[in-house]
Amino acid sequence: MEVYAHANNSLDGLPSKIREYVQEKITLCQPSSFHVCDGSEQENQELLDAMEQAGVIRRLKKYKNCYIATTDPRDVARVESRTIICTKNMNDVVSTPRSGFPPVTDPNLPKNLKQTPLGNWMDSDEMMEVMEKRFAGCMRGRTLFVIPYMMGPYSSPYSKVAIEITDSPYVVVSMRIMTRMGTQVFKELKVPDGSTVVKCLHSVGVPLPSDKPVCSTWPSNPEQTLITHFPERNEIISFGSGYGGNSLCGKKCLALRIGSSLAKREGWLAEHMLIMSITNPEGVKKYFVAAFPSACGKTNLAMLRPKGLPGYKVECVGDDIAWMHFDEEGRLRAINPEFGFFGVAPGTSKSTNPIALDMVHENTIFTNVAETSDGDVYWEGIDQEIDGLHETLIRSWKNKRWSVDLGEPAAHPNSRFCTSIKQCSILDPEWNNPQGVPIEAIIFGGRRPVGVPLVFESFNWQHGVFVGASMRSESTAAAEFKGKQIMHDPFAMRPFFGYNFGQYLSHWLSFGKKEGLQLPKIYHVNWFLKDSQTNQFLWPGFGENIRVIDWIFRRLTNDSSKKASARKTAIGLIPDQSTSDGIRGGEVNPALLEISNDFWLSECKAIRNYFEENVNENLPKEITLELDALQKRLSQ
Ligand code: OXD
Ligand code: MN
Repeated sequence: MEVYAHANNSLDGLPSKIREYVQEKITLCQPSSFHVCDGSEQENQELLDAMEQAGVIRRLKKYKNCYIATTDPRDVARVESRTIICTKNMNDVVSTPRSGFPPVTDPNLPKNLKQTPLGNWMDSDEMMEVMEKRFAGCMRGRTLFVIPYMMGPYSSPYSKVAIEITDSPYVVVSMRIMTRMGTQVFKELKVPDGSTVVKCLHSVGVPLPSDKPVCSTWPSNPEQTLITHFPERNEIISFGSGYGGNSLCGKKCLALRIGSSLAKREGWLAEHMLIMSITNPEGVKKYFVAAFPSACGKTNLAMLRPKGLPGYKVECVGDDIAWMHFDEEGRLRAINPEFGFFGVAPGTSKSTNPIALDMVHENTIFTNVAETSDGDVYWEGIDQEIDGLHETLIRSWKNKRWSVDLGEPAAHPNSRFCTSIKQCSILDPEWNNPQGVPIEAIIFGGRRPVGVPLVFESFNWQHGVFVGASMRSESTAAAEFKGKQIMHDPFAMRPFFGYNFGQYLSHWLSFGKKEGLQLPKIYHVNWFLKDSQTNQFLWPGFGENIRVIDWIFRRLTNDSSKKASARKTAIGLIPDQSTSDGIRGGEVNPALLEISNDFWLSECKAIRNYFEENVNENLPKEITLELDALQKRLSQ
């Protein structure tokens, strides 16, 4: 669908500054029509119907109101190399790497771009010029949609109102799932002219008629793709990609990149973290947040069904992003800025995440999953009997008939489901609380097949910040990287920092120096240790992760008769399996809690190199002190 038949072509009712902005972009992008989204069910259905008629999405016969979209195979993941933060001053975003910046070799990228493993920077005026050129006339033959939306609960002092302009109806229907969307969000404005609204401009970058071959069901412009952020103007400008994090600007672009920079300025934290509650068998409830790199099981943990320890209950507040602030009593409180889940489909099954599997059978948009001839979805690890499907044909995400013998996956490894949070059957009753929920533990984690124990507790806040800063994990399919390699991913935020990582660390450390804060304890977990001989996972994971959560829970109690004991090691405090209050509920292979000094000394070396190379003079001295202290403890 290119032109929307019901476009309202009126900007009446928009706050004055928003009207001016939209008018300016209409003049620049030259769409055939424009439409301000009201967020209604009728509008949503009209868009879905129009896209279905145009073959952009297919309705899944077996489920209620579910659709599949398949993308151009060149537009399947976040493109980190083309994601850029633009400011006046380079050091506000990146530090100069010790070995200098690599030359920009891609002819489609601006030459003055500075690329680093902790983010990319360009001068904001220069980038504005580049983007103006890309956007001139880019919506010809299409409808320009204005999406008013809000990140965070209504009536919350911590929520932010935003708009996204886009020429993609897929983005409109997806944003309606992922955010609180519609003109009603303007009622939440504290400054009525709209001058504080975060502005996002997005285009798939394919004006019509096109002189290049176009994928009509998924127009995109991979050569010209750029995802740019202007924290000093609270603006996001994204060109060329229609895929999730590149085009649904509320998620990574606003909630994390612009969000973290707003958070620094305003004294709070915007983090790549799930939010969950845990109620123990005695009925005591605690809230935790947890940061894992993309596709490491955050959604599964946020919806954990406890197994192996009776009496525990887990409920979900969010699976990807936490906005956190300290309240007047000094407690850390978190809101989930999102309103939906954009979860990785492969690996989601009745055994790994029954809650997610149930919730996606209504009102869900799937992207790049496979479809069965009887109108069902299919992906690797769905645990559906292939035998049971012998009568059924599978159509892969590439729209080809699929069988195992083809030797390629039926669903793209980064295929997704997009579903409203309200469909989650284990939503925590406080999920929509404008004040957020009180956080007692912060958990970091990564995918580490070797060396990193199942769980450890940091000694204090400063050490915990160091643990977050030192996170490393095996790469996954959520971004454009190929192959499995251990990558540094501090705070699971490497692709999402909106400002200089060194300053981000100072911001985190600053809370440790403030009087009167009840700082949460900080943990590190690793579900992914493997036996070096058999290559089998040493920990069952999934539902049994409750056994680790239980240890953390018991570490947090003030009642000394119930507090779990811990053993001090060089890297932190670990469960003491020589007592009865270590990890409970079944066997724990001793290899899961082994600390190898050689491994950790080599880890120290890698971390030191990484910091020296990439954070350089912006590294806070506290982090160097922690690294030196760790190395000393390991060498004793
Ligand atoms: C995501 C990601 O999509 O982290 O959540 O890549
Ligand atoms: Mn994520």
